[in-house]
Amino acid sequence: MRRFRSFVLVPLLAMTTLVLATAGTSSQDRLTWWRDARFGMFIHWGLYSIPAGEWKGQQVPGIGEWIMNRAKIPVKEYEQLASQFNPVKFNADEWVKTAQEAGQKYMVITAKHHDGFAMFHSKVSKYNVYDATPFHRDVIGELAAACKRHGMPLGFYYSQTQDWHEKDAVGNIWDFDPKHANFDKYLHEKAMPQVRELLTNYGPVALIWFDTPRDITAAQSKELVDLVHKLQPNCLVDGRVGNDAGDYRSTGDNEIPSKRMNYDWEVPATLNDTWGFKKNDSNWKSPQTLIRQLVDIVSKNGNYLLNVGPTSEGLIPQPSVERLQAVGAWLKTNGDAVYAAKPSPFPYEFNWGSITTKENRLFLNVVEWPKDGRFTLYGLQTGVQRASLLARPEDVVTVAKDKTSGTPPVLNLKLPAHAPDPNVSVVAVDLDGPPKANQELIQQPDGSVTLNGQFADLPSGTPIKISNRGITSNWTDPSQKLEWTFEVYRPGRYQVIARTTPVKSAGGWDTAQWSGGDELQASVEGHNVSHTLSDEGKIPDPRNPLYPDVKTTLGEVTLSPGTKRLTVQATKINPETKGGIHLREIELIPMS
Ligand code: JFZ
Repeated sequence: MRRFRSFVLVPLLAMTTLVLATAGTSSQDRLTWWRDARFGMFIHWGLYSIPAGEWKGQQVPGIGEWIMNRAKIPVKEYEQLASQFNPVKFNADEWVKTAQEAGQKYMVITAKHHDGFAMFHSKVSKYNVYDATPFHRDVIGELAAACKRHGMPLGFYYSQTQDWHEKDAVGNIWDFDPKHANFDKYLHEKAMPQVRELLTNYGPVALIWFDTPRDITAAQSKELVDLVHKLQPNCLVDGRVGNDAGDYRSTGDNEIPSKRMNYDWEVPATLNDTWGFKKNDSNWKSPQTLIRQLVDIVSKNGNYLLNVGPTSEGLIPQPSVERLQAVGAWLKTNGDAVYAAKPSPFPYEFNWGSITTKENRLFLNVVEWPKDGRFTLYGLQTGVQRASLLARPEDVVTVAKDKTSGTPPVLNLKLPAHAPDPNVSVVAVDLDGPPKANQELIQQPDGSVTLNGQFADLPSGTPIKISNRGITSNWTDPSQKLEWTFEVYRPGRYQVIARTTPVKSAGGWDTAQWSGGDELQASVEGHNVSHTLSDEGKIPDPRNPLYPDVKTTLGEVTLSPGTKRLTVQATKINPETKGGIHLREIELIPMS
Protein backbone atom coordinates (compact mmCIF):
# COMPACT_ATOMS: atom_id res chain seq x y z
CA MET A 1 0.00 0.00 0.00
CA ARG A 2 2.82 2.39 0.98
CA ARG A 3 4.60 1.67 -2.35
CA PHE A 4 1.36 2.37 -4.20
CA ARG A 5 0.88 5.63 -2.29
CA SER A 6 4.38 6.92 -3.07
CA PHE A 7 4.11 5.67 -6.66
CA VAL A 8 0.95 7.75 -7.07
CA LEU A 9 1.45 10.59 -4.58
CA VAL A 10 4.94 11.82 -5.54
CA PRO A 11 4.21 12.53 -9.25
CA LEU A 12 0.82 13.95 -8.27
CA LEU A 13 2.49 16.30 -5.79
CA ALA A 14 5.08 17.34 -8.38
CA MET A 15 2.40 18.06 -10.96
CA THR A 16 0.33 19.98 -8.46
CA THR A 17 3.33 22.06 -7.46
CA LEU A 18 4.16 22.71 -11.09
CA VAL A 19 0.58 23.64 -11.95
CA LEU A 20 0.32 25.91 -8.90
CA ALA A 21 3.68 27.49 -9.70
CA THR A 22 2.66 28.08 -13.29
CA ALA A 23 -0.82 29.15 -12.40
CA GLY A 24 0.41 31.43 -9.61
CA THR A 25 3.14 33.13 -11.65
CA SER A 26 1.66 36.02 -13.57
CA SER A 27 3.46 38.40 -15.87
CA GLN A 28 3.27 40.98 -13.09
CA ASP A 29 4.98 38.62 -10.64
CA ARG A 30 7.71 37.74 -13.13
CA LEU A 31 8.35 41.42 -13.91
CA THR A 32 8.92 42.67 -10.35
CA TRP A 33 12.73 42.14 -10.19
CA TRP A 34 13.09 43.20 -13.85
CA ARG A 35 11.31 46.53 -13.30
CA ASP A 36 13.56 47.30 -10.33
CA ALA A 37 16.69 46.29 -12.27
CA ARG A 38 16.21 48.91 -15.00
CA PHE A 39 19.70 48.27 -16.49
CA GLY A 40 21.12 45.07 -18.01
CA MET A 41 24.05 43.81 -20.07
CA PHE A 42 23.46 42.32 -23.50
CA ILE A 43 26.24 40.07 -24.89
CA HIS A 44 26.54 39.22 -28.57
CA TRP A 45 29.22 36.56 -28.94
CA GLY A 46 29.71 33.87 -31.55
CA LEU A 47 31.66 32.76 -34.61
CA TYR A 48 31.12 36.21 -36.18
CA SER A 49 33.68 37.63 -33.69
CA ILE A 50 36.39 35.89 -35.77
CA PRO A 51 35.87 37.77 -39.10
CA ALA A 52 34.89 40.82 -36.98
CA GLY A 53 33.40 42.68 -39.92
CA GLU A 54 35.84 41.64 -42.63
CA TRP A 55 35.48 38.81 -45.16
CA LYS A 56 38.11 37.80 -47.73
CA GLY A 57 39.86 41.11 -47.27
CA GLN A 58 36.72 43.19 -47.73
CA GLN A 59 35.00 45.28 -45.06
CA VAL A 60 31.39 44.08 -44.78
CA PRO A 61 28.97 46.94 -43.92
CA GLY A 62 26.45 46.75 -41.12
CA ILE A 63 26.27 44.96 -37.82
CA GLY A 64 28.98 42.37 -37.22
CA GLU A 65 26.82 39.37 -36.34
CA TRP A 66 25.10 39.69 -39.74
CA ILE A 67 28.28 39.11 -41.73
CA MET A 68 27.14 35.69 -42.98
CA ASN A 69 24.01 37.30 -44.38
CA ARG A 70 25.50 40.56 -45.67
CA ALA A 71 28.38 38.75 -47.44
CA LYS A 72 26.13 35.83 -48.46
CA ILE A 73 28.67 33.37 -47.04
CA PRO A 74 27.67 29.78 -47.89
CA VAL A 75 26.99 27.55 -44.88
CA LYS A 76 29.88 25.26 -45.89
CA GLU A 77 32.30 28.19 -45.74
CA TYR A 78 30.93 29.94 -42.65
CA GLU A 79 30.83 26.79 -40.53
CA GLN A 80 34.61 26.42 -41.04
CA LEU A 81 34.94 29.30 -38.59
CA ALA A 82 34.04 26.84 -35.83
CA SER A 83 37.40 25.13 -36.23
CA GLN A 84 39.09 28.48 -35.49
CA PHE A 85 37.01 29.39 -32.42
CA ASN A 86 39.30 29.11 -29.41
CA PRO A 87 38.72 32.12 -27.06
CA VAL A 88 41.32 31.14 -24.50
CA LYS A 89 41.01 34.48 -22.65
CA PHE A 90 37.31 33.94 -21.91
CA ASN A 91 36.66 34.28 -18.18
CA ALA A 92 33.00 34.22 -17.19
CA ASP A 93 33.65 35.64 -13.72
CA GLU A 94 35.41 38.63 -15.30
CA TRP A 95 32.37 39.30 -17.49
CA VAL A 96 30.00 39.17 -14.53
CA LYS A 97 32.24 41.50 -12.56
CA THR A 98 32.31 43.94 -15.51
CA ALA A 99 28.51 43.97 -15.56
CA GLN A 100 28.34 44.45 -11.79
CA GLU A 101 30.86 47.31 -11.87
CA ALA A 102 28.72 48.92 -14.58
CA GLY A 103 25.69 48.70 -12.33
CA GLN A 104 23.97 46.27 -14.68
CA LYS A 105 21.54 44.06 -12.78
CA TYR A 106 20.95 41.29 -15.32
CA MET A 107 22.77 39.75 -18.28
CA VAL A 108 21.45 38.34 -21.55
CA ILE A 109 23.83 36.37 -23.82
CA THR A 110 23.32 35.04 -27.34
CA ALA A 111 22.80 31.29 -26.94
CA LYS A 112 22.06 30.95 -30.65
CA HIS A 113 21.99 33.89 -33.05
CA HIS A 114 20.77 33.96 -36.64
CA ASP A 115 23.87 32.07 -37.85
CA GLY A 116 22.53 28.96 -36.13
CA PHE A 117 25.65 28.30 -34.05
CA ALA A 118 24.92 27.32 -30.44
CA MET A 119 27.15 28.73 -27.71
CA PHE A 120 26.19 25.82 -25.46
CA HIS A 121 26.65 22.04 -25.41
CA SER A 122 23.54 21.13 -27.34
CA LYS A 123 22.50 17.52 -27.94
CA VAL A 124 20.05 18.77 -30.59
CA SER A 125 22.75 19.97 -32.99
CA LYS A 126 26.48 19.28 -33.12
CA TYR A 127 26.90 22.78 -34.57
CA ASN A 128 27.85 24.13 -31.18
CA VAL A 129 30.79 25.53 -29.25
CA TYR A 130 31.42 22.32 -27.27
CA ASP A 131 31.36 19.80 -30.13
CA ALA A 132 32.50 21.82 -33.15
CA THR A 133 35.39 23.93 -31.83
CA PRO A 134 38.87 23.39 -30.37
CA PHE A 135 37.63 25.40 -27.38
CA HIS A 136 35.45 22.42 -26.43
CA ARG A 137 33.83 24.27 -23.50
CA ASP A 138 30.23 25.19 -22.71
CA VAL A 139 30.21 29.00 -22.73
CA ILE A 140 26.62 29.24 -21.53
CA GLY A 141 27.30 26.73 -18.78
CA GLU A 142 30.36 28.61 -17.54
CA LEU A 143 28.54 31.94 -17.57
CA ALA A 144 25.54 30.43 -15.80
CA ALA A 145 27.80 29.09 -13.07
CA ALA A 146 29.56 32.45 -12.69
CA CYS A 147 26.23 34.29 -12.55
CA LYS A 148 25.07 31.91 -9.83
CA ARG A 149 28.27 32.55 -7.86
CA HIS A 150 27.75 36.34 -8.08
CA GLY A 151 23.96 36.43 -7.78
CA MET A 152 23.47 37.86 -11.27
CA PRO A 153 20.20 37.00 -13.08
CA LEU A 154 21.06 35.49 -16.49
CA GLY A 155 18.94 35.34 -19.63
CA PHE A 156 19.48 33.76 -23.04
CA TYR A 157 18.98 35.35 -26.44
CA TYR A 158 17.58 32.79 -28.89
CA SER A 159 16.82 33.52 -32.54
CA GLN A 160 13.69 31.43 -32.95
CA THR A 161 12.91 32.07 -36.62
CA GLN A 162 16.11 33.13 -38.39
CA ASP A 163 18.71 30.37 -38.63
CA TRP A 164 21.02 30.69 -41.62
CA HIS A 165 22.46 27.20 -41.05
CA GLU A 166 19.14 25.43 -41.59
CA LYS A 167 17.15 25.01 -44.80
CA ASP A 168 13.78 24.97 -42.96
CA ALA A 169 14.41 28.16 -41.00
CA VAL A 170 14.05 31.77 -42.14
CA GLY A 171 16.72 33.95 -43.63
CA ASN A 172 19.27 32.01 -45.71
CA ILE A 173 18.08 32.58 -49.26
CA TRP A 174 21.56 32.18 -50.76
CA ASP A 175 22.00 28.48 -49.90
CA PHE A 176 18.38 27.39 -49.68
CA ASP A 177 15.11 27.96 -51.53
CA PRO A 178 12.61 29.49 -49.08
CA LYS A 179 9.77 27.97 -51.06
CA HIS A 180 10.86 24.56 -49.79
CA ALA A 181 11.31 25.64 -46.16
CA ASN A 182 9.17 23.91 -43.54
CA PHE A 183 9.38 26.36 -40.65
CA ASP A 184 7.18 24.31 -38.33
CA LYS A 185 9.65 21.44 -38.74
CA TYR A 186 12.56 23.73 -37.83
CA LEU A 187 10.64 25.15 -34.87
CA HIS A 188 9.82 21.73 -33.45
CA GLU A 189 13.04 19.91 -34.34
CA LYS A 190 15.68 22.54 -33.48
CA ALA A 191 14.40 25.77 -31.96
CA MET A 192 12.06 24.41 -29.30
CA PRO A 193 14.30 21.47 -28.34
CA GLN A 194 17.22 23.85 -27.88
CA VAL A 195 15.10 26.26 -25.84
CA ARG A 196 14.17 23.26 -23.71
CA GLU A 197 17.89 22.45 -23.25
CA LEU A 198 18.57 26.03 -22.15
CA LEU A 199 15.75 25.90 -19.61
CA THR A 200 16.68 22.44 -18.33
CA ASN A 201 20.48 22.34 -18.12
CA TYR A 202 21.59 25.70 -16.75
CA GLY A 203 19.61 26.34 -13.59
CA PRO A 204 17.16 29.21 -13.07
CA VAL A 205 16.89 31.33 -16.22
CA ALA A 206 15.77 34.95 -15.77
CA LEU A 207 14.70 35.66 -19.33
CA ILE A 208 14.49 34.14 -22.80
CA TRP A 209 15.16 36.92 -25.29
CA PHE A 210 13.63 35.82 -28.59
CA ASP A 211 14.33 37.87 -31.70
CA THR A 212 13.03 38.83 -35.17
CA PRO A 213 9.69 37.02 -35.04
CA ARG A 214 9.47 36.69 -38.81
CA ASP A 215 6.90 34.34 -40.37
CA ILE A 216 5.87 33.03 -36.97
CA THR A 217 2.20 32.53 -36.21
CA ALA A 218 0.48 33.56 -33.00
CA ALA A 219 0.07 29.87 -32.20
CA GLN A 220 3.80 29.27 -32.64
CA SER A 221 4.70 32.28 -30.47
CA LYS A 222 2.35 30.91 -27.82
CA GLU A 223 3.93 27.46 -28.08
CA LEU A 224 7.30 29.02 -27.27
CA VAL A 225 5.91 31.04 -24.34
CA ASP A 226 4.09 28.00 -22.95
CA LEU A 227 7.27 25.93 -23.23
CA VAL A 228 9.25 28.55 -21.31
CA HIS A 229 6.67 28.97 -18.57
CA LYS A 230 6.06 25.23 -18.26
CA LEU A 231 9.76 24.58 -17.64
CA GLN A 232 10.47 27.72 -15.59
CA PRO A 233 7.31 29.63 -14.54
CA ASN A 234 9.35 32.62 -13.34
CA CYS A 235 11.31 33.02 -16.58
CA LEU A 236 10.44 36.18 -18.50
CA VAL A 237 9.88 36.25 -22.26
CA ASP A 238 10.71 39.40 -24.20
CA GLY A 239 8.50 41.12 -26.76
CA ARG A 240 10.27 39.73 -29.82
CA VAL A 241 8.79 36.25 -29.32
CA GLY A 242 6.22 37.79 -31.63
CA ASN A 243 2.47 38.36 -31.79
CA ASP A 244 2.43 40.40 -28.54
CA ALA A 245 2.98 37.18 -26.59
CA GLY A 246 5.87 38.43 -24.45
CA ASP A 247 5.87 39.57 -20.82
CA TYR A 248 6.98 43.03 -21.93
CA ARG A 249 7.53 44.94 -25.18
CA SER A 250 10.84 45.32 -26.99
CA THR A 251 11.52 48.44 -29.05
CA GLY A 252 13.59 48.47 -32.21
CA ASP A 253 17.36 48.46 -31.82
CA ASN A 254 18.61 51.65 -30.15
CA GLU A 255 15.06 53.02 -30.46
CA ILE A 256 14.16 55.11 -27.40
CA PRO A 257 10.52 56.23 -27.56
CA SER A 258 9.73 59.93 -27.47
CA LYS A 259 7.19 59.68 -24.69
CA ARG A 260 6.45 57.92 -21.42
CA MET A 261 4.93 54.53 -22.16
CA ASN A 262 2.27 53.17 -19.84
CA TYR A 263 3.49 49.59 -20.27
CA ASP A 264 6.73 47.69 -19.58
CA TRP A 265 9.31 47.93 -22.36
CA GLU A 266 13.01 47.47 -22.99
CA VAL A 267 15.37 48.95 -25.56
CA PRO A 268 18.38 46.90 -26.71
CA ALA A 269 21.23 49.32 -27.35
CA THR A 270 24.78 49.26 -28.65
CA LEU A 271 27.84 51.00 -27.27
CA ASN A 272 29.03 51.63 -30.84
CA ASP A 273 27.19 50.71 -34.06
CA THR A 274 27.35 46.91 -33.91
CA TRP A 275 26.25 44.08 -31.61
CA GLY A 276 28.82 41.48 -32.62
CA PHE A 277 32.47 42.59 -32.45
CA LYS A 278 33.81 44.52 -35.47
CA LYS A 279 37.49 45.38 -35.44
CA ASN A 280 36.90 48.68 -37.25
CA ASP A 281 33.88 50.01 -35.37
CA SER A 282 35.16 52.54 -32.89
CA ASN A 283 32.10 54.81 -32.98
CA TRP A 284 31.68 54.53 -29.20
CA LYS A 285 28.99 56.52 -27.45
CA SER A 286 30.25 58.91 -24.76
CA PRO A 287 29.60 58.19 -21.07
CA GLN A 288 27.31 61.23 -21.01
CA THR A 289 25.20 59.84 -23.87
CA LEU A 290 24.99 56.45 -22.14
CA ILE A 291 23.95 57.94 -18.77
CA ARG A 292 21.56 60.33 -20.51
CA GLN A 293 20.00 57.38 -22.35
CA LEU A 294 19.70 55.40 -19.12
CA VAL A 295 17.80 58.08 -17.21
CA ASP A 296 15.74 58.97 -20.30
CA ILE A 297 14.66 55.35 -20.74
CA VAL A 298 13.72 55.01 -17.05
CA SER A 299 11.83 58.34 -17.25
CA LYS A 300 9.64 56.68 -19.91
CA ASN A 301 9.08 53.41 -17.97
CA GLY A 302 11.69 51.37 -19.83
CA ASN A 303 14.71 49.15 -19.26
CA TYR A 304 18.11 49.68 -20.88
CA LEU A 305 19.78 46.52 -22.20
CA LEU A 306 23.23 47.78 -23.17
CA ASN A 307 25.38 45.50 -25.32
CA VAL A 308 28.97 44.31 -25.37
CA GLY A 309 30.48 42.38 -28.28
CA PRO A 310 33.41 40.26 -27.03
CA THR A 311 36.36 39.50 -29.30
CA SER A 312 37.32 36.08 -30.69
CA GLU A 313 39.78 35.84 -27.77
CA GLY A 314 36.90 36.11 -25.31
CA LEU A 315 37.59 39.66 -24.14
CA ILE A 316 35.11 42.52 -23.80
CA PRO A 317 36.70 45.38 -25.79
CA GLN A 318 38.50 47.85 -23.49
CA PRO A 319 36.59 50.91 -24.82
CA SER A 320 33.38 49.11 -23.80
CA VAL A 321 34.74 48.32 -20.35
CA GLU A 322 35.82 51.93 -19.80
CA ARG A 323 32.41 53.33 -20.73
CA LEU A 324 30.59 50.79 -18.59
CA GLN A 325 32.84 51.69 -15.66
CA ALA A 326 31.93 55.38 -16.11
CA VAL A 327 28.23 54.51 -16.02
CA GLY A 328 28.79 52.33 -12.97
CA ALA A 329 30.65 55.10 -11.15
CA TRP A 330 27.74 57.47 -11.84
CA LEU A 331 25.25 54.91 -10.58
CA LYS A 332 27.19 54.41 -7.34
CA THR A 333 26.35 58.05 -6.49
CA ASN A 334 23.03 58.50 -8.32
CA GLY A 335 21.57 55.00 -8.53
CA ASP A 336 18.56 55.96 -6.38
CA ALA A 337 17.27 57.91 -9.41
CA VAL A 338 17.35 54.71 -11.53
CA TYR A 339 16.98 51.47 -9.58
CA ALA A 340 13.33 50.69 -8.80
CA ALA A 341 12.58 54.22 -10.01
CA LYS A 342 9.32 55.00 -11.78
CA PRO A 343 8.71 57.15 -14.84
CA SER A 344 8.22 60.89 -15.08
CA PRO A 345 4.82 62.38 -14.17
CA PHE A 346 5.11 64.24 -17.50
CA PRO A 347 4.35 62.34 -20.74
CA TYR A 348 6.92 64.25 -22.83
CA GLU A 349 10.68 64.84 -22.98
CA PHE A 350 12.69 67.84 -21.79
CA ASN A 351 15.67 69.39 -23.58
CA TRP A 352 17.64 69.73 -20.32
CA GLY A 353 17.41 66.05 -19.25
CA SER A 354 14.91 63.59 -17.80
CA ILE A 355 12.70 63.13 -14.74
CA THR A 356 12.45 59.90 -12.78
CA THR A 357 10.47 59.37 -9.58
CA LYS A 358 10.28 57.25 -6.46
CA GLU A 359 7.36 57.57 -4.01
CA ASN A 360 7.15 61.27 -3.01
CA ARG A 361 10.45 62.16 -4.61
CA LEU A 362 11.20 63.58 -8.05
CA PHE A 363 14.67 63.22 -9.58
CA LEU A 364 15.69 65.92 -12.03
CA ASN A 365 18.44 64.21 -14.05
CA VAL A 366 20.00 67.37 -15.45
CA VAL A 367 22.29 67.11 -18.46
CA GLU A 368 22.27 70.79 -19.48
CA TRP A 369 23.12 72.49 -16.18
CA PRO A 370 21.71 76.05 -16.16
CA LYS A 371 24.51 78.61 -16.53
CA ASP A 372 23.35 80.81 -13.66
CA GLY A 373 22.00 77.92 -11.62
CA ARG A 374 18.45 79.03 -12.23
CA PHE A 375 16.23 76.05 -13.09
CA THR A 376 12.51 76.33 -13.89
CA LEU A 377 9.97 73.55 -14.33
CA TYR A 378 6.44 74.21 -15.59
CA GLY A 379 3.48 72.00 -14.77
CA LEU A 380 4.37 70.21 -11.53
CA GLN A 381 1.14 70.14 -9.52
CA THR A 382 2.42 68.53 -6.30
CA GLY A 383 3.75 70.79 -3.57
CA VAL A 384 7.52 70.91 -3.03
CA GLN A 385 9.12 70.64 0.40
CA ARG A 386 12.83 70.84 -0.39
CA ALA A 387 15.44 70.03 -2.99
CA SER A 388 19.01 68.75 -2.78
CA LEU A 389 21.80 67.36 -4.93
CA LEU A 390 22.20 63.58 -4.74
CA ALA A 391 25.95 63.95 -5.26
CA ARG A 392 26.38 66.87 -2.82
CA PRO A 393 23.54 66.85 -0.25
CA GLU A 394 25.35 69.52 1.73
CA ASP A 395 24.92 72.07 -1.09
CA VAL A 396 22.05 74.54 -0.75
CA VAL A 397 19.22 74.42 -3.28
CA THR A 398 16.57 77.09 -2.78
CA VAL A 399 13.03 76.47 -3.88
CA ALA A 400 10.33 78.91 -4.99
CA LYS A 401 6.97 77.66 -6.24
CA ASP A 402 4.91 80.31 -7.99
CA LYS A 403 1.52 80.39 -9.57
CA THR A 404 2.11 83.34 -11.88
CA SER A 405 -1.11 84.18 -13.64
CA GLY A 406 -1.42 82.76 -17.14
CA THR A 407 1.18 80.05 -16.60
CA PRO A 408 1.00 76.51 -15.20
CA PRO A 409 2.42 75.81 -11.72
CA VAL A 410 6.01 77.05 -11.78
CA LEU A 411 8.88 75.49 -9.79
CA ASN A 412 11.97 77.70 -9.59
CA LEU A 413 15.18 76.26 -8.17
CA LYS A 414 18.37 78.13 -7.46
CA LEU A 415 21.07 75.53 -7.95
CA PRO A 416 24.82 75.82 -7.22
CA ALA A 417 26.66 77.51 -10.07
CA HIS A 418 28.59 74.34 -10.94
CA ALA A 419 27.09 70.98 -11.73
CA PRO A 420 28.28 68.26 -9.33
CA ASP A 421 28.73 65.77 -12.18
CA PRO A 422 30.36 66.29 -15.60
CA ASN A 423 27.70 64.18 -17.31
CA VAL A 424 24.33 64.13 -15.51
CA SER A 425 23.63 65.84 -12.18
CA VAL A 426 20.66 64.71 -10.12
CA VAL A 427 18.49 67.11 -8.11
CA ALA A 428 16.25 65.28 -5.66
CA VAL A 429 12.99 67.16 -5.07
CA ASP A 430 10.97 66.06 -2.02
CA LEU A 431 7.23 66.54 -2.51
CA ASP A 432 4.12 66.79 -0.37
CA GLY A 433 2.83 63.60 -2.01
CA PRO A 434 3.09 61.41 -5.11
CA PRO A 435 4.27 63.45 -8.14
CA LYS A 436 1.48 64.81 -10.33
CA ALA A 437 1.86 67.02 -13.43
CA ASN A 438 -0.09 68.72 -16.19
CA GLN A 439 -0.44 66.20 -19.04
CA GLU A 440 -1.02 68.57 -21.94
CA LEU A 441 1.72 69.85 -24.25
CA ILE A 442 2.90 73.21 -22.98
CA GLN A 443 5.39 75.92 -23.85
CA GLN A 444 8.60 75.37 -21.93
CA PRO A 445 10.40 77.99 -19.78
CA ASP A 446 12.87 78.64 -22.63
CA GLY A 447 9.87 79.60 -24.79
CA SER A 448 10.09 76.58 -27.06
CA VAL A 449 7.23 74.25 -27.95
CA THR A 450 7.99 70.70 -29.16
CA LEU A 451 5.31 68.86 -31.09
CA ASN A 452 6.43 65.24 -31.52
CA GLY A 453 4.58 62.79 -33.75
CA GLN A 454 3.79 60.61 -30.74
CA PHE A 455 1.52 63.43 -29.46
CA ALA A 456 -0.18 64.21 -32.76
CA ASP A 457 -3.91 63.76 -33.31
CA LEU A 458 -4.42 61.65 -36.41
CA PRO A 459 -7.73 61.79 -38.28
CA SER A 460 -9.52 58.43 -37.98
CA GLY A 461 -8.75 56.12 -40.84
CA THR A 462 -5.53 57.89 -41.80
CA PRO A 463 -2.93 55.56 -43.33
CA ILE A 464 -0.15 57.53 -41.62
CA LYS A 465 1.80 55.45 -39.07
CA ILE A 466 3.77 56.91 -36.14
CA SER A 467 6.86 55.12 -34.76
CA ASN A 468 7.90 54.96 -31.11
CA ARG A 469 10.12 57.99 -31.72
CA GLY A 470 7.24 59.91 -33.32
CA ILE A 471 8.36 59.45 -36.93
CA THR A 472 5.63 59.41 -39.56
CA SER A 473 5.57 56.85 -42.33
CA ASN A 474 3.15 55.95 -45.08
CA TRP A 475 2.42 59.69 -45.47
CA THR A 476 2.03 59.79 -49.23
CA ASP A 477 -1.32 61.54 -49.59
CA PRO A 478 -1.39 65.40 -49.59
CA SER A 479 -4.88 65.36 -48.11
CA GLN A 480 -3.60 63.76 -44.89
CA LYS A 481 -2.61 65.90 -41.89
CA LEU A 482 -1.32 65.86 -38.34
CA GLU A 483 -2.64 68.13 -35.58
CA TRP A 484 -1.48 69.10 -32.09
CA THR A 485 -3.07 71.07 -29.24
CA PHE A 486 -0.74 72.94 -26.88
CA GLU A 487 -0.55 75.85 -24.44
CA VAL A 488 1.30 79.11 -25.14
CA TYR A 489 2.09 81.51 -22.26
CA ARG A 490 4.40 83.99 -23.98
CA PRO A 491 3.14 86.10 -26.92
CA GLY A 492 5.59 86.78 -29.74
CA ARG A 493 7.16 85.70 -33.03
CA TYR A 494 8.19 82.07 -33.43
CA GLN A 495 10.17 80.16 -36.02
CA VAL A 496 8.42 77.00 -37.20
CA ILE A 497 11.00 74.22 -37.62
CA ALA A 498 10.30 70.81 -39.19
CA ARG A 499 12.53 67.97 -37.97
CA THR A 500 12.45 65.13 -40.48
CA THR A 501 14.52 61.96 -40.42
CA PRO A 502 16.65 59.95 -42.81
CA VAL A 503 15.38 56.40 -43.18
CA LYS A 504 17.05 53.15 -44.16
CA SER A 505 16.57 52.92 -47.87
CA ALA A 506 15.01 49.75 -49.17
CA GLY A 507 17.76 47.21 -49.70
CA GLY A 508 20.69 49.28 -48.45
CA TRP A 509 21.25 47.95 -44.98
CA ASP A 510 22.63 50.92 -43.17
CA THR A 511 22.48 53.63 -45.74
CA ALA A 512 19.90 55.86 -44.09
CA GLN A 513 18.77 58.24 -46.82
CA TRP A 514 16.97 61.56 -46.79
CA SER A 515 15.35 62.85 -49.95
CA GLY A 516 13.37 65.97 -49.01
CA GLY A 517 11.73 67.91 -51.83
CA ASP A 518 8.26 67.57 -50.31
CA GLU A 519 6.39 70.72 -49.27
CA LEU A 520 4.95 71.02 -45.77
CA GLN A 521 2.45 73.64 -44.62
CA ALA A 522 1.94 74.47 -40.95
CA SER A 523 -1.16 76.39 -39.88
CA VAL A 524 -1.67 77.94 -36.43
CA GLU A 525 -3.75 80.86 -35.17
CA GLY A 526 -4.73 81.75 -38.71
CA HIS A 527 -1.16 81.84 -39.98
CA ASN A 528 0.02 79.50 -42.75
CA VAL A 529 3.71 78.89 -43.35
CA SER A 530 5.02 76.45 -45.89
CA HIS A 531 8.33 75.47 -47.36
CA THR A 532 9.96 72.73 -49.37
CA LEU A 533 11.72 70.25 -47.12
CA SER A 534 15.35 71.15 -47.69
CA ASP A 535 18.33 70.04 -45.65
CA GLU A 536 19.40 73.04 -43.57
CA GLY A 537 21.60 70.72 -41.56
CA LYS A 538 21.58 67.77 -39.24
CA ILE A 539 20.31 68.15 -35.69
CA PRO A 540 21.80 65.35 -33.61
CA ASP A 541 19.28 63.88 -31.22
CA PRO A 542 21.36 63.70 -28.00
CA ARG A 543 19.23 60.77 -26.92
CA ASN A 544 19.95 58.89 -30.14
CA PRO A 545 23.23 60.00 -31.74
CA LEU A 546 22.72 57.23 -34.31
CA TYR A 547 19.68 59.02 -35.67
CA PRO A 548 20.17 62.74 -36.45
CA ASP A 549 17.18 64.77 -37.65
CA VAL A 550 17.20 66.97 -40.73
CA LYS A 551 16.13 70.56 -40.11
CA THR A 552 13.93 72.70 -42.37
CA THR A 553 12.58 76.13 -41.40
CA LEU A 554 8.99 76.40 -42.59
CA GLY A 555 8.58 80.07 -41.68
CA GLU A 556 7.63 82.42 -38.81
CA VAL A 557 4.33 82.95 -36.99
CA THR A 558 3.01 85.30 -34.30
CA LEU A 559 1.31 83.66 -31.33
CA SER A 560 -0.79 85.08 -28.51
CA PRO A 561 -1.16 83.34 -25.13
CA GLY A 562 -3.72 80.53 -24.88
CA THR A 563 -4.58 77.10 -26.18
CA LYS A 564 -3.40 76.60 -29.77
CA ARG A 565 -4.09 74.06 -32.51
CA LEU A 566 -1.36 73.51 -35.10
CA THR A 567 -2.02 71.55 -38.29
CA VAL A 568 0.60 70.19 -40.65
CA GLN A 569 -0.27 69.12 -44.16
CA ALA A 570 1.87 68.15 -47.13
CA THR A 571 1.05 70.41 -50.06
CA LYS A 572 3.44 68.45 -52.28
CA ILE A 573 4.96 64.99 -51.85
CA ASN A 574 8.12 64.04 -53.69
CA PRO A 575 7.47 60.68 -55.38
CA GLU A 576 11.15 59.86 -54.75
CA THR A 577 10.53 59.97 -50.98
CA LYS A 578 10.47 56.28 -50.07
CA GLY A 579 7.59 55.55 -47.72
CA GLY A 580 6.34 59.13 -47.78
CA ILE A 581 7.25 61.98 -45.45
CA HIS A 582 9.22 61.09 -42.31
CA LEU A 583 8.39 63.98 -40.01
CA ARG A 584 9.43 63.54 -36.37
CA GLU A 585 8.74 66.89 -34.74
CA ILE A 586 7.56 70.41 -35.31
CA GLU A 587 9.33 72.93 -33.09
CA LEU A 588 8.29 76.50 -32.31
CA ILE A 589 11.36 78.53 -31.34
CA PRO A 590 10.93 82.09 -29.99
CA MET A 591 12.56 84.69 -32.19
CA SER A 592 13.39 87.14 -29.37
C1 JFZ B 1 18.04 41.98 -34.22
C2 JFZ B 1 19.18 41.12 -34.76
O1 JFZ B 1 18.97 40.93 -36.14
C3 JFZ B 1 20.49 41.81 -34.52
O2 JFZ B 1 21.53 41.02 -35.02
C4 JFZ B 1 20.67 42.02 -33.00
O3 JFZ B 1 20.72 40.75 -32.37
C5 JFZ B 1 19.49 42.85 -32.50
C6 JFZ B 1 19.55 43.00 -30.99
O4 JFZ B 1 18.25 42.25 -32.82
O5 JFZ B 1 17.96 43.17 -34.98
C7 JFZ B 1 16.78 43.86 -35.01
C8 JFZ B 1 15.59 43.30 -34.59
C9 JFZ B 1 14.42 44.06 -34.59
C10 JFZ B 1 14.46 45.37 -35.05
C11 JFZ B 1 15.65 45.92 -35.48
C12 JFZ B 1 16.81 45.15 -35.48
N1 JFZ B 1 13.25 46.16 -35.07
O6 JFZ B 1 12.22 45.67 -34.55
O7 JFZ B 1 13.29 47.30 -35.57
